Amino acid sequence: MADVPYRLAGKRIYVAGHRGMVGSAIVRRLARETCIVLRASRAELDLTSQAAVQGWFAEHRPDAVFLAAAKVGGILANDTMPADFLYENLMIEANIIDAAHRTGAEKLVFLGSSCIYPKFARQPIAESALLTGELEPTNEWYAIAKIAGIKLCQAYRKQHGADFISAMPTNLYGTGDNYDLATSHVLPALIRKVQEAKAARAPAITLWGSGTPLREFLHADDCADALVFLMQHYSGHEHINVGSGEEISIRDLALMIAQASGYEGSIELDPSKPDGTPRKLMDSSRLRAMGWKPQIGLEAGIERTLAEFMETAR
Ligand code: GFB
Repeated sequence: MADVPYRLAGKRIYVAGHRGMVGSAIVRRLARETCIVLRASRAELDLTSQAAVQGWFAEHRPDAVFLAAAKVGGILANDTMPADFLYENLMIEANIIDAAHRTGAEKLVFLGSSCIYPKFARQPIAESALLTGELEPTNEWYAIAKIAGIKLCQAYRKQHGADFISAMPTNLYGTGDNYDLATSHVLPALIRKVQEAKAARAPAITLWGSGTPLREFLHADDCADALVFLMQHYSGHEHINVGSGEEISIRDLALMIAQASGYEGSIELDPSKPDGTPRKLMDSSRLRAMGWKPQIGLEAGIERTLAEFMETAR
């Protein structure tokens, strides 16, 4: 278990990215702690502006920070907007990490992604696989920004003794996800495609790529719980994987979603779209050994997400 437990009671905790899927899940999770949650709207604070971020931190002086603000998107958004994904993410994380250090934050949890690992990393992917091989080209821009974030946390720890840690979640889904088919990740995209095909009595839905890539999914609420757990219990140089251990092919995911929504059409493929990395299952045994495990299985999570999608679509 933890060698440096960090108590949240009475702390002023800034959630950067509180409107996003993970940030909003962290805010809901922190409601169960006796801490003060700080947030700043986009209009109030431009996280890509160094001066604005330094000014906000100097004024509000959070004790702890969850760095869940990022430019995110699915495989196509990553592939087609490399400059945005690299520039915005570098700016956001560099500004926040440096400002947190300058204003004396006691703890910071930086959120990365499993795409930091080499495209053909040995599976399940252990933390030690970082920087051991070539990245997946569709998301190398985002990956490089996230690797820089890990390295910033390590550098501030090494040079200044800052207790800044990094968590690498697997593919996430859940409440407040992005359902825009051009920019979303696969799970919300398939929920939308299945629901719309069902409503239109369409004979088929179309998957991008071959349907064979394997992905590991974790509900954002489980992720938020793991991040709070890590803030409380982990203090160390190395980043920590946050996964469910459940792996599924994209085709089987589509079948699972179709079954959950009662859609009986067929599944077609669009091979002109990229597959991305063939397999991305993380080894989350370090986190398990600390005493954390997920609560929301994929089937239950899909049921819940489908219900939420139908509620908001009404
Ligand atoms: O979720 P996704 O966009 O991201 O795609 P990655 C996962 C797999 O689902 C890919 C396939 O093989 C896609 O080709 N797929 C099938 C679809 N149909 C669809 C669809 O309608 N929409 C989408 N989006 N995919 C991302 C990275 O990679 O993972 C990010 O680009 C980030 O940087 C994120 O790390 C977690 O898993 O391929």
